[in-house]
Order: sequence, then structure tokens, then C-alpha cells
Amino acid sequence: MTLVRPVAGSARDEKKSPDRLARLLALGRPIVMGVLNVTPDSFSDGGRFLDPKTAIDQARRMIAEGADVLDIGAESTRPYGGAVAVSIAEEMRRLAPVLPAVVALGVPVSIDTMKAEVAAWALAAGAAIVNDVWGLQRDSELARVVAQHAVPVIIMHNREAADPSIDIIADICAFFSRSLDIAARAGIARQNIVLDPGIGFGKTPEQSLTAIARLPELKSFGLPLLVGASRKRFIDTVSPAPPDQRLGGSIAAHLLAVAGGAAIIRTHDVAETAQALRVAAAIGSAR
Ligand code: HH2
Repeated sequence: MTLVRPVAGSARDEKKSPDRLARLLALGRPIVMGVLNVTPDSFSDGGRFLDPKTAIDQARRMIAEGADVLDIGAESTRPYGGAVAVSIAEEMRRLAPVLPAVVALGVPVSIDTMKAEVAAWALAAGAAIVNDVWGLQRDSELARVVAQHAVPVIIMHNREAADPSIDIIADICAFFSRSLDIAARAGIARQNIVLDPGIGFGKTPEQSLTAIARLPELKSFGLPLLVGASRKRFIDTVSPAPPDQRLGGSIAAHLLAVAGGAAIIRTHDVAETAQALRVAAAIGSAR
């Protein structure tokens, strides 16, 4: 397995390489992105990794379990409401003792932030990917930062509130078109863009199911797709369980997402997800 792992000294060039994302995706199997929440209030693991040492240990564990990329967030995106705004200073204070140490572990690090200033700081500290849960539509400076650093960006669909009356796929497509316009105007290379339907964000549970079921329709953009169904609430509506007991539902959703065209899976449970993806792939190629 040839993983793109920037080494000390070449990290800067590696970050600027326009084919960085392509090389990661060219592994020929789904990419596993492990979630690291350095927050007190994330919906499924808030407070567990706020202590820097615990966070770095968790990063190490996820890499050993097969994570290809780590996604570090220091502000809960609160997919289910009740957002507590976190200042730029606080977000960076949480990241400072963790992000550079995780970068040093060698796998590409994605910064999960909607703030341009935090993204710029994280990229300077060695992050290689920007993950924006508002698809470049919240902070108008973010697209400029991404373009300047020539790094991949994850454009995720989001809405202020769910509307059960809309065709969610049409809404996602319209949102992506707006984000892609913003990206193009900022000078972000198309090969550096990943699209994500944003499971659980501004969607009813049924619309989250639909977003996975109709994922193949999003392939029309010709860009890699990321799906993050891990522990999300739609699972609970199908099979009631608290967030830390939604692994079965998360894996089911992720296997179907890959079958529908997802190239990257964002998960809290790396070992189990990587195993499920490997077995599914082996069955898929068995004769
Ligand atoms: N989901 C969450 C956060 N960031 N980014 C992308 N691209 N896609 C997702 O589905 C996604 C995301 C929510 O999960 P988590 O990070 O565990 O929760 P919180 O935002 O409460 O920290």
C-alpha cells in the first residue's frame, strides 16, 4: 500500500502538490478518514479527546487501525442544533497542542473548520486538507485560503434548517453548484475538490437516508464523494440506539455509500470500518 505520507522537510511541497488528492484516491480502494474531535461538546464523543495527550493517543490508534487521513475538529458542528459558537482564539487554543503533533505522525491531516483564519493557521501548521461543513459559503475568505495553499477542500452540503418538503438531492446539487462557482472564482483547482452530501446536516432522517440511497446521482459532478454517516441520528430513527451504539448502522450506511460511489468514508470507528470495507471489497472481487 503506497500511502501519501509527507515526511519532514517535504511537507510544504507535498501540501502544494496539485495531484496530492488524486494520489491518495488512486489507492484503488475507499479512503478511511478518522474523526478526532478536540471538543467538549461533539454529538457522539464530546469531551473524550479534549486532553491533548488523549487526543494524540487516539490519533495514533486510528492510524494503527488503518486511517488514511485524520480529520481534526475543535468546534462541534452540531449537526442537530444547539450550536455553541467557539471563537477563533478558542478553536486555535484547542488545536495548538494537538494538530502539529498529529501532523508529525505522518498521515495527511484535514482541518474541520468553517473559519478561514483557523484554516490558514492549521495549514501553516501542516494540515493538508480543509473540510468545510458550509461548503465555502459561510466564511467568504475560506476559498481564498484554500486557493492560496493549493490544498484539497471538502465541500459539504448544509442548510440552516431541514425542510421535509424539498427534494434533498436537487437541493444538494444546487448547493454544490454555488460552492463550485465560489471555488472557481477563487482559483481552486477542480482536482482539489471533494463533495459531501452532509449526512445529518439540515436534513430530516429520511433525507439523510435518501442522500445515501441516491448518492450515485451526485457522481454527475465528476468529483470524488465523501460520506460521513458515522453515529448520525438517522440511524436511531431506523433502529433506536444512543450515538455510541450505532456502529452497525454506521457500517451498513458506509458500505452502501461506497457501493453508490463514495471514495472517502469519514468515521469515528476506524478499525471496524476498515475491516468492513476490506471484506466488502474482497467479496466484490471474489469469483
Ligand atoms: N460530520 C460532522 C462533522 N464534520 N465533515 C464532513 N465533511 N462530513 C460530515 O458528515 C461531518 C463533518 C459531525 O460529526 P462529528 O465531528 O463527530 O460531530 P461534531 O461536529 O459534533 O464534533
